[in-house]
Amino acid sequence: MKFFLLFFFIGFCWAQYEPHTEKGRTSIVHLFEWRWADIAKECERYLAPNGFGGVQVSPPNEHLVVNNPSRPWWERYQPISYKICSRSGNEDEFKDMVTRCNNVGVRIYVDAVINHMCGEGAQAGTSSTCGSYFNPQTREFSGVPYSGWDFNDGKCRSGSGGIENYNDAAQVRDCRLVGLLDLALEKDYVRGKVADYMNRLIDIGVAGFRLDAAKHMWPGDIKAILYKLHNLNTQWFSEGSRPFIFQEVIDLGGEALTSSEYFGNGRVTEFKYGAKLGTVMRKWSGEKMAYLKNWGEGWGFMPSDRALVFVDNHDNQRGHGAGGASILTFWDARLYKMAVGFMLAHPYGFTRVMSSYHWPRYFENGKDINDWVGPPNDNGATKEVTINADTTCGNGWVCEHRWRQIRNMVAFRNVVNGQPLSNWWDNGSNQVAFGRGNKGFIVFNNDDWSLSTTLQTGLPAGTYCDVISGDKIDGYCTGIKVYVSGLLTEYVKMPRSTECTIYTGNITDSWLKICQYCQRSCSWT
Ligand code: QV4
Ligand code: CA
Repeated sequence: MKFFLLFFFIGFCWAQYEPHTEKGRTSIVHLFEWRWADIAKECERYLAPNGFGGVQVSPPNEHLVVNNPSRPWWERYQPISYKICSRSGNEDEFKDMVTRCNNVGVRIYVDAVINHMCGEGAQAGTSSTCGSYFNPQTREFSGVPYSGWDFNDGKCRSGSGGIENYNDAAQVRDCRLVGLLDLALEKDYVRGKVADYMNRLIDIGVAGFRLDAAKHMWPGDIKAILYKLHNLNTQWFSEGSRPFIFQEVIDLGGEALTSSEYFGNGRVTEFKYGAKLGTVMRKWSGEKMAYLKNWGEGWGFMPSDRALVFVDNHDNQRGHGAGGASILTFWDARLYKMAVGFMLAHPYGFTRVMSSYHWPRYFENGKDINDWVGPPNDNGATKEVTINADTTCGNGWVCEHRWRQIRNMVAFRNVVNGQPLSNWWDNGSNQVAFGRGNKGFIVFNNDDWSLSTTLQTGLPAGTYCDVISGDKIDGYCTGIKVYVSGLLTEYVKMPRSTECTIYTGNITDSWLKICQYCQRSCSWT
């Protein structure tokens, strides 16, 4: 009996659903298109000190170099080989990044593009980041090597060889996604090459993987590959730790395929999350924040412990992938901060913050014709992420993760980790508030009028810093102070740490006025 219990415990703790972030760190950030050298520095100078758990990095393997258009970001989703040699840097730089980030307790998660190689229409030759010869027409990829036997040409049952019908599960898995040469992942040879690549990354010290285009791979093929993977490197992870897996499956409902088919392999991206939250914050389709009361499974989302959640990703922030026009991005900064703030305050899912670069967005007939534009660069070479005196980023990098409201809500999530959602309040419209046990409380006002009420926070009595309007520095609030009166006596006994362990906050200007009013004449209990 004892043995059985122990086994169960280990199986649960070290499984592929566990991100292996350092204790108390609960979010990761996608540093889209960043160079390895810059990520290494960011781990040390910013992510570790601010409690970020890890980084999702862009695909590190050799990929196609596309010159028409000029060096689009999406060239990295067209693999040429599994050499660690990409637009973000070489293998030495990658290793240095992983080591330095792990040494400060920040994990690295690799975007693994294993469903396909480059597009069928690419020119044969050596136009790739490492110069390996490839010929899409004959299916030769010398750097792996792969040949005609290793692709699904014979298996796909659509007229064109491409995915034509998303209601046909076999087509979605066996045919070409936008012309990308589809790998025969049922072959042991192909599984072996993919697993070798992932194992090389694991041995270097990565903590897990985003599986790109997972919906286009059979869950059983993914499982067979995962079975071949090594345990994580014991220099940084406990013995027997399995790589964290999150699968990119876009399931907005209404297709043959569902996210749940992938739960056995690891977590799955919940794309309904950002699409719905954007609709609510924009007040489209009659949605309002009051309806967020049962946010999560109550909205038809997958179980919280299977979900990887985010407000936007590198695709849907520019009209690729799915989610549609409701998706909020840095372009709508105020609503975006509220949405990310809500995500980080709410207990549902494992959270990923997006960090982007600027591009010359330009709509023609509702489509951004510059949706392809790659990262800031000099003749194709990705530019360094420079840091301005005010801690924002230069050289065209947006760095949403450095925005005060987002950075502080990442810390908030760490502080309230494990606490239940409590003391929900709403005005029936777009003013809502809730707590996380006795650790934190947040108020949102997305109505066009001010908010004035007395709220039960569940917090011990005391003075709190609003970490949306400012920071807590050397024991002082640079933003608004909020006073909580001590009516909840059972909580007063809770130790009040001198650290910034308790936060409260809100985002809109109208609320800030009310809060100042509250400081003079009403109490928060
Ligand atoms: C073009 C034509 C095709 C034609 C093909 C012939 O459009 O009709 O069949 O040529 O060769 C780029 C171009 C695309 C081009 C293709 C092949 O945009 O026009 O096809 O290359 O040359 C990213 C981009 C894609 C890009 C791809 C590869 O979003 O535009 O395609 O990289 O460079 C679905 C999936 C989901 C996917 C999402 C975007 O279910 O898995 O679409 N999301 C992931 C990544 C995403 C990436 C891929 C998958 C592919 O997040 O960034 O696509 O790896 O919802
Ligand atoms: Ca496939």
